[in-house]
Amino acid sequence: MLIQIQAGCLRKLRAAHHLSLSAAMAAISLTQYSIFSKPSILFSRNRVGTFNLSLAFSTSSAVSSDDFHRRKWRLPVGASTVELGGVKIAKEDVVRDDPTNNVPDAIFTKLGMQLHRRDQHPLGILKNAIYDYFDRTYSNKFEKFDDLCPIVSVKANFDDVLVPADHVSRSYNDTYYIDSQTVLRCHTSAHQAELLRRGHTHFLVTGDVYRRDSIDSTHYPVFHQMEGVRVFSPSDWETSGTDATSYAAQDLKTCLEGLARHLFGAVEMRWVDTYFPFTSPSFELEIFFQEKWLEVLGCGVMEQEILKRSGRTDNSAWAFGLGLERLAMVLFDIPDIRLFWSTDERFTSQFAKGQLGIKFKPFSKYPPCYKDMSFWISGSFTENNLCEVVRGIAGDLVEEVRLIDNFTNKKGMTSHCYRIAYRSMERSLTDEEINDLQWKVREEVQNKLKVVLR
Ligand code: FA5
Ligand code: MG
Repeated sequence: MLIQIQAGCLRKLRAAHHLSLSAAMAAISLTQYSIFSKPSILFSRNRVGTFNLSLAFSTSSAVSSDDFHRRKWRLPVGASTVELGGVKIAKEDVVRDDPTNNVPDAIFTKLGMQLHRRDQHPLGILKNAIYDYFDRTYSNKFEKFDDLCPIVSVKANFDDVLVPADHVSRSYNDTYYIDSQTVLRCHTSAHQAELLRRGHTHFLVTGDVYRRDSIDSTHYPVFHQMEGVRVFSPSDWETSGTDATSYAAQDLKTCLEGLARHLFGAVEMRWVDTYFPFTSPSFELEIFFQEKWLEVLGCGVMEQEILKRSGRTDNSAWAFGLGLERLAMVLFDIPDIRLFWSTDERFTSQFAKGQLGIKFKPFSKYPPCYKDMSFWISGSFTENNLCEVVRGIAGDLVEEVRLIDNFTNKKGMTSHCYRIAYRSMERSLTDEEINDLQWKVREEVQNKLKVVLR
């Protein structure tokens, strides 16, 4: 049952019960079986035990299995309202001039877009192809969720997956906070614990995730992840002659290597040991793309504590989180992550439902324009804040923000020089337009970031 609740109603509920937005939405969601997730995480990596793996595989054809859309829940209603899980959310509920809120307008406009639920979009085509692999390999055992609300509690996003209180990913520098207890999920792992508590043992969760991050061709503040979780019982590993953790780790790698074969046929890839608070051991998979190793997913054997808290003390499990844009870039040869948001027909018309083998043909490579900006930083300066300011002014016209020089003088003052690359994916930019953008960026950087321009 889809419940329509006006934004005013949501605000009254919050005011009456002194609830955070996530708590108010959770209260509403109880009646509609909606689950709320949590924010994003960037983790330090430990590159031990790296090995190379070259695969030559055959690709199977994709069959769309998008009949899982149990409810329609997120339709953009207008510039100032989005509908999330049948709840209309006003812009002022998400973007507020308040120290506990750091969500900019540009992020609000992305809520409810649901690129991953569009069968003709590269992300939708990829999601369906992954569903197809899981349905065939595991006889339809994996349940699929692709419409869970991206507004989640801090508890769901961080606490439930054991992210330490002082972990960098919790900071306002890395995560979009709506209020002190509510965030835009930064990873689909935000839904792991809730789904386990509800008794699910084999599931895939696809959704939009949000992060304050750097700017380049493979990073965007809104992107899409697919989470996978598989729970094992003692009978699964006891007959194998190995312990529960080794069994789960081996099964996880077999599963993901099979997925890579299904999607790519042949691709150069490697496993990298890493760290996540919620898995041990933990791995990342990298694929060689555009002359570099590109990280496409994180995964590992679920921490026993998460299983224990969901009443599954005797079980073991694996979990993974795929970056859908990164995989789609490799699959369709898409050179820049901004293209996923393009509505230019020259982009959108190149993709079709169920077609995996398509290679994107760039319609034209427009020239980039580089502008350098040097300033003395203050203690509070961060690159993510700079990127947010640049994105706020230039939107998708900014291709990259890169530190090209960094020094500290004898007085202890530190100078940074950033090179900003402006390039439209769709047209040539005029000198006048770029100069105007750069001027506005300089002004805003000076006003908002407390730096002294040089
Ligand atoms: C995570 O988000 C973990 N939750 C993944 C996970 C799930 C690990 C379950 C273990 C068990 P990470 O921050 O590395 O991990 O992000 C996962 C993937 O998202 C990355 O490998 C990458 O493909 C993609 N990704 C991360 N940041 C961005 C970004 N700014 N733009 C586009 N894709 C990104
Ligand atoms: Mg990572």
